[in-house]
Amino acid sequence: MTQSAAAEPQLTIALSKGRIFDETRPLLKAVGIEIRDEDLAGRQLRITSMCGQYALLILRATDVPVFVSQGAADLGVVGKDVLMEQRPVDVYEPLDLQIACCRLMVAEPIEAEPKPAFRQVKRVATKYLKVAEEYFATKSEQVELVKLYGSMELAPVVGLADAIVDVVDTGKTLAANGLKATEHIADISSRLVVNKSSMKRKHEAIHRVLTGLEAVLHGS
Ligand code: PRT
Ligand code: MG
Repeated sequence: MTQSAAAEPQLTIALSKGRIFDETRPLLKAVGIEIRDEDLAGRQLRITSMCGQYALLILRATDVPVFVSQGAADLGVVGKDVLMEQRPVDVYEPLDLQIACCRLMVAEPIEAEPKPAFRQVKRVATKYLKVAEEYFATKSEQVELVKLYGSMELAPVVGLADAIVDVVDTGKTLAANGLKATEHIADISSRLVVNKSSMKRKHEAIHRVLTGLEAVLHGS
């Protein structure tokens, strides 16, 4: 078959570069979805698997639910932290891939400075506004939330906040910035998400990937 006559990929899978990609790649390989190193080294953000049946989209982690929910991708892999914050509609979350594991925590300075007199309410910096709002509301604790997009650990160091809500893995970043985890909000791992309409329209192809991944995860 000539290149131009090759069939279009059957399924589109949204992934994010970095730790999720690194840990998802061997799982995909185990179910026959292989990616060439040369394709990864390039700048192309849409890659076709070796077998030609899958298109892989390389996105920012927080954009994966948008692509899947809108049907621009049939499947995606995304952290539970992102799903808890975004609560995307039109997606199923059928599989816990048990990768990129971490904990969503509240962290505070190891040696807390006294709060400035003008600041009555605890100020918490986070990119997880909805999750933090719900968590502190459940505890009936009044806080002021400051939205940041990264480097949350810096906020208490420079007096921008009294605490942060962020994901923690080894805890080394917290320690390096004079912080300690004080409250556990949730255990986090990455999930396979599926567009609801794709699940109906492309059931057979999606079911094949799902059952394959389940078998790999359960070692059967
Ligand atoms: O980094 P970028 O801004 O591009 O996007 P992102 O942070 O959303 O993506 P990425 O790839 O960093 O994270 C993707 C997903 O990996 C997250 O949504 C989590 O579900 C998961 N994950 C697992 C983590 C971590 N472990 C983790 N340690 N995500 C981020 N971190 C960061 C954390 O924010 C902190 O700054 O690593 C630092 C802490 O690490 P330790 O080991 O020092 O505790
Ligand atoms: Mg990151």
